[in-house]
Order: sequence, then structure tokens, then C-alpha cells
Amino acid sequence: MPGVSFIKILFFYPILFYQNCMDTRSGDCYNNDWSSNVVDCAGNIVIGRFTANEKISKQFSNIIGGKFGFNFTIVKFDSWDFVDTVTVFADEIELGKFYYNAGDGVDMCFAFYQELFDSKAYQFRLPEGRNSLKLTLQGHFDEPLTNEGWGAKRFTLEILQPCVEFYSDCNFQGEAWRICSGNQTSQARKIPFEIKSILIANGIQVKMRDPKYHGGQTQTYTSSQYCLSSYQFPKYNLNA
Ligand SMILES: [Ca+2]
Ligand SMILES: [Ca+2]
Repeated sequence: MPGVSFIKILFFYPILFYQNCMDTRSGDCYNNDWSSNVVDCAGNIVIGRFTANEKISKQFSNIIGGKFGFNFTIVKFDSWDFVDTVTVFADEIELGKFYYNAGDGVDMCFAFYQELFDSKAYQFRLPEGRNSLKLTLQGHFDEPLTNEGWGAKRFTLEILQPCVEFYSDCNFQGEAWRICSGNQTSQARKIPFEIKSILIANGIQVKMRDPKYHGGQTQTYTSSQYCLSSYQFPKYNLNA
């Protein structure tokens, strides 16, 4: 292999990948990605209300990472009791399940029972090679909205451990080979196939150089590459 070939990756993190409905009266609460249900509770806009077995989800594609952080605020509306729960999922992984007592909080809106706004924070990992993610809040309630319900807002998804993934086919298909922050030294030093596409989260820089490619000039990528013409690469050098 030519000695000049190298890959250098600059990771900056955490990466705030997504946020929605952050403020008391954000416009994006109305055009959110989760549900067309939006309510106003004492001047605070919330995605909701939901009851029975209603769930809300958001699908992310072309997302890559070793470790993620998912935060949101759950809103208890009126009289929850012990059988009423909301469960949080990242794909098939259950991140948590929670409930409240009927009297938790103070009455702010709707029926004369209490409301509560409660921040939730979860961290999770996805299996290597997966580059999509579905986040879900699943409720289980036994009474109607006149008695109890739930909502949510202040959604953020952070990439706590960013990665770059190289693929043997265009559009992030085929064989995958991943480098994550913090584990470079444990990775093989050679990418085992011709690179056709690269999945790169915002804020990461990938520098590559090879005599067979762009006349040997260093290429810097700061966004995903869907289909490279040809890149037969070489060596991966952590400190190049
Ligand atoms: Ca109330
Ligand atoms: Ca109930």
C-alpha cells in the first residue's frame, strides 16, 4: 500500500442530532414529527393529549452512533393511577417505563386533577451496523381524557459517541465498516473493501487521501457521501 494514504477523523461531540418543541410556545410544536395532536395547557404548548393505548413515534434514517441520549419532558394530565404507564422504546429496546400518583403536581388545565411536567433522560446503544432508529412513547391508560391523559415536548436526540461508517455500496448499503470516537485503536487498520459511500454525522470531519483518488489530493468530507466514484482504500492512520 502507498505510504501516503490515510484517513483522519475529527470527532466533535456530543452532537445535537434533533430537537423539537423546546419552548413554552414554539411554532415547531405544531409542525412536529410525532403527532398532529397539540394542546395548550395554561399557555404551554404540548404534543398530546393521548390516552388508552395511543403511542407516538419518530423514525430517524441515516443516523449513526455508538451511544445516544434521548431526552424529553413527559406531561401528566389529570388523574393517573398505578395502572397507567408510559413506556419509552428505542427500536425494540425498552428504555424505561414510568407512572405517577393521581395527586402528583398542581392543577393547571383540563379537569380539576393535577398536572405535572417531568424531564426524562435516557442513554442507549444500538447494534453495530444499524443506521436507522425509531423512538416511541407508548401509553397504557384505562380511562378517557376527561379523567387522565399524557403528552410530551422538549424532544432532543444527541449522539454521545459519534461514529463514521464506510460502505461497500452506494447509499449506505453493502458491507459496513465503522469507526467510533474512543475506539479507534481497537479497530482494524485497514478498510476491507472499496468505499462507495460514507455516513457522517454533522460536525464530524473525515479526511482521506490516496494516489488513486483525486490525483492524490486530500479530500475532506463534512457530510455524508452517497456514492463515491471509486475509492480503493488503504490504511487508516489515527495520527496522520
Ligand atoms: Ca387538571
Ligand atoms: Ca387510570
